[in-house]
Amino acid sequence: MKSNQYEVLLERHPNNPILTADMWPYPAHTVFNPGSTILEDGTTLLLCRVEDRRGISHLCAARSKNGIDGWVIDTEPTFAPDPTNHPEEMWGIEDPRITFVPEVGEYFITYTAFGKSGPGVAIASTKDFHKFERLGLVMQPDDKDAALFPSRFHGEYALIHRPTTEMGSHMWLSFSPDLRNWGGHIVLLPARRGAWWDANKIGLSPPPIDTPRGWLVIYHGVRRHASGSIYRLGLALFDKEHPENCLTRGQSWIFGPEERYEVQGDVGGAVFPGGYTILPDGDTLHMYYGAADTSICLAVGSISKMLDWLDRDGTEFTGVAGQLAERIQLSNPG
Ligand code: BMA
Repeated sequence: MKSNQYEVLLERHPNNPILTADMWPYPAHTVFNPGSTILEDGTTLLLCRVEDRRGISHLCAARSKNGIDGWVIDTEPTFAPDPTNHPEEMWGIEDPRITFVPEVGEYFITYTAFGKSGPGVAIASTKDFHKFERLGLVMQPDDKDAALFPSRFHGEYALIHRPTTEMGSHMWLSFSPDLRNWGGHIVLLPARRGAWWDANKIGLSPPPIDTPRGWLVIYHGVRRHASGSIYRLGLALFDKEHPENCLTRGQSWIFGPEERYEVQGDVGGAVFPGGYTILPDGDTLHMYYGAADTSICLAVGSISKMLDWLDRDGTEFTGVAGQLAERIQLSNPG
């Protein structure tokens, strides 16, 4: 299938949007930007961001046997802000990403804790999506779009996140021995500059995807224009053992707002995935995304086709040297 003659790597599901606020068992203004995982019994779980009419978000689980329909939605908030004990959650919790860490046997949820100092990155763990343990704020504001890798590198856990400074919004990688104390911060992928679709502001979308060729990362780029912003998705591949090394970065975006449910809504022009599941064939990807900050949608892709596409469209990096070139570009504007 072609779209304007470009290859389509992520096909929208005909049921889209698959989850909307009017399906919620309690009052909800919008439902969007879900994290996702597959539970032990094969159920797809989406941890959905639910925004109420105050503007405050919490998280609510929806479960489905096939990840497409038949959703069973928790009848009350699954994971709600706790501003009394965690003032950093005063204005809500947003945009979860889920990583199952086999070594610990638990799911770790990285989410945006929105407090009076701004949005920061918090982590909570759960075994069952009923009881949660907070590890607290791990990256202070302004920081968001974070996800953990499922395994350690050279003894340390690794977290991708996106701090914002006056120099722009780039993707960073940080390391920790215990998931609470983080250091070794390094720019993982800088936003491009100038006219590019991913100039000045990028961020991780779902958690990194483990492939035989490395960690495949779907990230969003924000193009600012006179009437707002367009959120689109691109691909990059990172070294399996040294995830700080980018191997290839796609030049073109692969998915952007097109359909009415992506263009119209609270924030028209935003497609914002926070999760994926991989089907039993090991290649088919279900990508779950928020559409226009209003509803939840599904797009279906193939990991091997994405990797093939990167071979054609990507810019090669020679490990650290390639990364350095990008960083030098970052530190020498103009
Ligand atoms: C980003 C995040 C997302 C949101 C997107 C578009 O900065 O805050 O939650 O979906 O903007 O509004």
